[in-house]
Amino acid sequence: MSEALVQIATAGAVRTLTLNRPAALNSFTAAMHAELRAALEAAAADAAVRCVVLTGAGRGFCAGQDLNDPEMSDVEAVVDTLYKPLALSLRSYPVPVIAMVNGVAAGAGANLALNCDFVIAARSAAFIQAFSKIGLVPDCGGTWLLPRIVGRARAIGLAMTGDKLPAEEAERIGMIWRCVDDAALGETTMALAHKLAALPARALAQTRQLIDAAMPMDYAAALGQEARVQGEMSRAGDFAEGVAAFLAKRAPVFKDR
Ligand code: T3D
Repeated sequence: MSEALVQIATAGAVRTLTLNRPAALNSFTAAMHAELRAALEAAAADAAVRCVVLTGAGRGFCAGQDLNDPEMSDVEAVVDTLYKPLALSLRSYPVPVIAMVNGVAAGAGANLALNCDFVIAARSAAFIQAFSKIGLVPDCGGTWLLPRIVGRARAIGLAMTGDKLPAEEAERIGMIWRCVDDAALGETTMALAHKLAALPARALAQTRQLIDAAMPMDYAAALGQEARVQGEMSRAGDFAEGVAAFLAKRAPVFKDR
């Protein structure tokens, strides 16, 4: 029997799923997509599982799409039928998901990690929005996730250059939760996983939903909202007091509640 493309292990309430194509840096074939989907569905359906950890076998986390997989010739269909449901399932998953990034995470592999609730990376790991190097655009949620996580300037920079972002730098700019020494990766991740597993999973999943639902207001709507609230503020006493105090060169006394 051939080896599983996604290895499954359980420790208490924590289910670990390990992408297992190390010779190709765990890049995605259609078959690995299918195994990951089945493993995620099984963990979601198992009430004893209260946190999922996603990681990679060998020296890489995931190098995105397997650029050799003959079953992946219709790129639009691959993105629409495989990466899109994967991203959506992670963003509506019933329990917290941690990406334990053990090595390079490139292309859809980088964005797979960013779809998880937490990313803990080994110091030797790196993130690469590799798409531009092969004439593609970020997928697996990259165009939505990146600007929300790191801001537009860094999102554009990372996506256009395809430059390697070391784990330490990823932590510094707030793209990931933590970067830890390679030797501490497993222990740190499992400590967080067991802590999350002991928390109320439904509340944690709802927290994620609420945060995500609050984000996607479009630019025109945000500008409209600013105008409306600014109008309200300008009609309130504190605005008059603030301007009066400024012009009189005295400290303001604000009273509005
Ligand atoms: O259907 C669609 O195409 C649409 C979906 C798109 C989603 C995407 O993810 S597009 C982006 C695809 N990913 C990439 O472009 C990344 C390609 N890989 C790399 O740039 C480099 O491998 C890394 C920077 C990630 C790591 O470099 P390095 O030097 O540490 O390792 P390496 O020697 O390049 O790779 C090791 C082996 O893995 C090598 O095989 P070999 O020569 O030992 O037999 C390499 O070919 C293989 N490998 C790495 N990435 C992929 C891959 N094989 C197939 N597909 C890959 N993506």
